[in-house]
Amino acid sequence: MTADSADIRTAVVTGASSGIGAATARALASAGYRVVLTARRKDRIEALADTLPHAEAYALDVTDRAAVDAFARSLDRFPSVDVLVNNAGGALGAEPVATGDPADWRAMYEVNVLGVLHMTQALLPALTASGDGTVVVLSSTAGHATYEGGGGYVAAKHGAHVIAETLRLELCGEPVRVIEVAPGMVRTEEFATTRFRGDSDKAAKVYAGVDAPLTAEDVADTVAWAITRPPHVNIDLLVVRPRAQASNTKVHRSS
Ligand code: 8X3
Repeated sequence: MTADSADIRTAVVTGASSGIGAATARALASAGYRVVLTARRKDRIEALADTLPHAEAYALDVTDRAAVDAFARSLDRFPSVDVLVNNAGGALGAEPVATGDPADWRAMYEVNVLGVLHMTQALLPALTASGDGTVVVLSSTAGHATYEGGGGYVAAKHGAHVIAETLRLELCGEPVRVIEVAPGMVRTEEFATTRFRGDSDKAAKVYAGVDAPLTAEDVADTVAWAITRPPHVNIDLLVVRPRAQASNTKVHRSS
């Protein structure tokens, strides 16, 4: 940390190695934050951090509580920790409930729910001490309505949504905002490919014929906007979808 960066506010972004997390790290750096990028893939976050002012990379698996606690202790070197963006998450599989793999459900619960819990619990003391802390939960429209084949992802994202709602109630009166951003269809390099276990044809069908799915930058823009409102303004829930998607089950596709 250099002397001229001593009074810069610090934002932690999980899952910052690609997609919405990487775009959010870039957006917050542009907004003047020191960004601590975390993800399991150290090479990717280091490469991105090298392109951003005051940014740092820290390899972290949010499902590993001991590692999360060690990470939280490492933040003591900063004057304050002001923002936590819980972005790490994802979908595995699109099977119906009847045939979904319990191992996939467990893995999705671990990262989408317990990952948010670990990070929030570990950083909350510092966020509160900052006097103006912000917790962001990147949930999903899958956390608000279900769809066939949504399976364990829908269940897990409902869990993430409930963390945000409950935490906001419990922190009322504390100097910490709790913001939930729930994106709909976002075309990123990895979301659908991961969900379909590397099957790029199935992944491409998710977006087939859709005029302009959201980009990671579109979502990052909304996250940065919500964070940069004045401290007394809490954007409880921001649902953002492409114009071509009216609901999880109504998407306009050209032939
Ligand atoms: C992603 C939205 O519709 O694929 O979080 O569940 S959806």
